[in-house]
Amino acid sequence: MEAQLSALKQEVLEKIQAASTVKELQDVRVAYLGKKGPITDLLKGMGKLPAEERPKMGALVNEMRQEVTAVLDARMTELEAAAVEAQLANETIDVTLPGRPVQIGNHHPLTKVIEEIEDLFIGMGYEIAEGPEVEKDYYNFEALNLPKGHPARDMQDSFYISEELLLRTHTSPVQARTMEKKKGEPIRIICPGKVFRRDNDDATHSHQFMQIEGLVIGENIRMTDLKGTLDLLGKKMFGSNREIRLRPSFFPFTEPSVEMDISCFKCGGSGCSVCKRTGWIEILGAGMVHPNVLEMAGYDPEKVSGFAFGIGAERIAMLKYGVEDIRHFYTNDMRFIQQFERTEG
Ligand code: FA5
Repeated sequence: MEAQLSALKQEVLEKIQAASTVKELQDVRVAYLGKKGPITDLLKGMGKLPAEERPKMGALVNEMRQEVTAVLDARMTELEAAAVEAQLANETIDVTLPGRPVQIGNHHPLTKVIEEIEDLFIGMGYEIAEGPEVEKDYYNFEALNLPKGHPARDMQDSFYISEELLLRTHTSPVQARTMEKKKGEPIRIICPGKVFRRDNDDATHSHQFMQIEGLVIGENIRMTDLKGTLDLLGKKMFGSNREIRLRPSFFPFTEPSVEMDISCFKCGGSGCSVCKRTGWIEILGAGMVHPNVLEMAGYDPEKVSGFAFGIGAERIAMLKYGVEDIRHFYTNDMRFIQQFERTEG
């Protein structure tokens, strides 16, 4: 039995040495020192020995068990330390490595143009107004001196939702809504927003685009106030080098009416595909608020007057940034957007 014991001890010590992970060593502990292991078997088998040999054998088995346990514990400490070290090495952060570049978002060029125009007008005491994109026929047309059947309704081909509701074709309905709300008070607003028309898409036309409406009502508001305001807008957006012109035009809700053009950024005025060979790109419509419009909204045209304008935001952005096709604003191509410098805010 002593020989058996010594062989067993040898075997366990070899297994302990061979275990290279905590898990393997735990398995060795269970296999040899556990309740069902060979050492326990040995102790159980002692009953068969002669009585005088029992104490000696018992002492030997216990000694062997203590020795094996001590070796195993020492090895376990070693393996555990190695495991912790390996884990730490794995988790180490090398703070000297270069950081990964973070993608910083840009403001969309249209947003930039709209915010720039808002800032300009807020600086002159204008308030920002809003109105619904799904609009009543009344505000989109009738209150703007465009009764049902008026031929000028065809100037803005519309998406109707029902007999009385449509997607607004311009931001001018906000004029009528604001006048109704202000009930005879002076007004100075600008209103940016989406508008929709059944226009065929081309380089300068989209079926959905942004307008920025302006409306000023008060005593003694004159055409020269409108001209001065538009001149300031042109200079602020394009600097003083770009040529600007005002042309007589027609809108049923203004009298007199004008349109403002900017010389084409692509050809400089000689004519090209972007400006349809005219040398000019139209950016806005404007005029003195028609007395009928004032009257319908409860203002007395004998006492007050006003001017209004409707700017095409995409056209401004095209001219300002040299964008040759209006569709670039809507195709969400990151390469397009990333060309515009990030602005704070
Ligand atoms: C109007 O929409 C008038 N409501 C403007 C107005 C307001 C006049 C207040 C008088 C007083 P017009 O249809 O011309 O007008 O459009 C105004 C501007 O929107 C144009 O000068 C142009 O810059 C832009 N625009 C018009 N149609 C399109 C389109 N399909 N795509 C992109 N921009 C357009």
